[in-house]
Parts: sequence; C-alpha cells; structure tokens
Amino acid sequence: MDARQLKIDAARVALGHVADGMRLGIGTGSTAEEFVRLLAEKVAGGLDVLGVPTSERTAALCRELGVPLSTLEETPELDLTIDGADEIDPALTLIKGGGGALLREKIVAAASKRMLVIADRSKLVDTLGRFPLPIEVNRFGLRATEIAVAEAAKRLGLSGPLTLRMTGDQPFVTDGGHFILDASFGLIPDTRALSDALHAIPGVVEHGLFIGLTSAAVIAGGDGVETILA
Ligand code: ABF
Repeated sequence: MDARQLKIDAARVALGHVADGMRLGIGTGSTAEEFVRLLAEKVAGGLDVLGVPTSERTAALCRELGVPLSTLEETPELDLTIDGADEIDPALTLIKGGGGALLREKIVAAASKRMLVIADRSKLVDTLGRFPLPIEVNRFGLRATEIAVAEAAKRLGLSGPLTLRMTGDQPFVTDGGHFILDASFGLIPDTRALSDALHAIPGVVEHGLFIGLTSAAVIAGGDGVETILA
C-alpha cells in the first residue's frame, strides 16, 4: 500500500473522533494535510467545527478547502487536536518539529482536552532519537545557545551535531520568528531529563519532545489501522 494511502487511512479513523460542534487543533505535515482534506468534505456536508491551525501553511490549506478557522486567542480551550509526528515511542512520547511548527503545535496540543497523533507505522520506534530532535531557539545569541545545548546534552551522556535548519542559503525561520537547531543526539533514553535540561536554557524557546500530551496514536499499516491509547 502506498505511503499516501496509509496517511489517508489514519486520518479517516481520526476523523471518526470528531463530533459536531468541536473546537479542533489542526496539525501540520503531510498526514495532517490528509486529515484536513477529509475534514473539509465533512464540513461541506454540514459538520459544524471550528479549527485552530498550528501553522500558516495549515491555515492556508484550511481556508482553501473551506474549514472554518479561529485563533487560540479567540478559542483558548480546544476539544481535540489531530496532528502528525516524526517519531512515536511506546509511551506515546513524540518527536515533532520536522515540519518546523513545533512551538504552535505544542501550544495547541497543551490547550486541548485530547490529542490524537496520526501516522503510518514507520513512525513507531522503541526509543526516540533516530530522527534529529528539532530545537526552536531565539535568533539572539544563537552561538551561545548552541554551546549551552551541547553542554546540557553532554551532561546527560548525549552528543552529536547541532545543525541550523536552512531554507536554501538562509536560516529557516519559524512562524514565531525563531530558528531551529536539529540535534542529532542519537537515541534519547531519558526524554524528561533532556526536556528539562533544554527548558533551563534561556535561548531555547521550545523543543520537539512531546511528553504526556498524546491521548492516543492512530497508526496505519499494511494490515489496517490500530489505535494505541496512552
Ligand atoms: C508535524 O508533522 C510535525 O510536527 C512533524 O514533524 C510532521 C510529520 O509530518 P508527516 O505527517 O508529513 O510525516 O506535525
């Protein structure tokens, strides 16, 4: 089965959790995009929902397809967020941020009663870290922040290159106006310790470890779709 069909299958199951009148956080990435396309069909059929997008890219797609939008300022309490992930471990801790939207994704997820992650089976891992951890950093003092991140990781027995994410020959800039360092630390046995260490660094705005935010993961594989509860 092709990769896109797996994304559609997971998105369709997640759509089954959407009820009339819900306030939805809507994620970023290709799997979340399939969810938006299916959601838009339901909206066209009369489903009454309000979406809060996690990126400008998602907002533009929702507007194009006719999904009613709000903002987190207008709608600060959400019923359900549907989003993708780069890696998912057995405790449903995630690595997110490959799409560059981790800050708004985490804020929206934290404002939601429930969060469903939609993914194909390739995202399931025993231990997070094969995928480089995105770290959103303030543009001021970037070099000092890099040094602090490397030292914090080293204290946890982690090391590896920190790569400034680029768009062409310019640094990638997030919707929030920050840069992203992709940290190739390798496997991360203690995600909470790394999360706490990164949050202690003033130049770190947020990172892509989503701990304790996921209610369930909807995983599509060649043998069908399974829902893993947190
Ligand atoms: C976004 O979706 C990001 O947090 C994550 O990196 C990405 C996964 O994209 P895809 O669904 O295209 O694999 O939520």
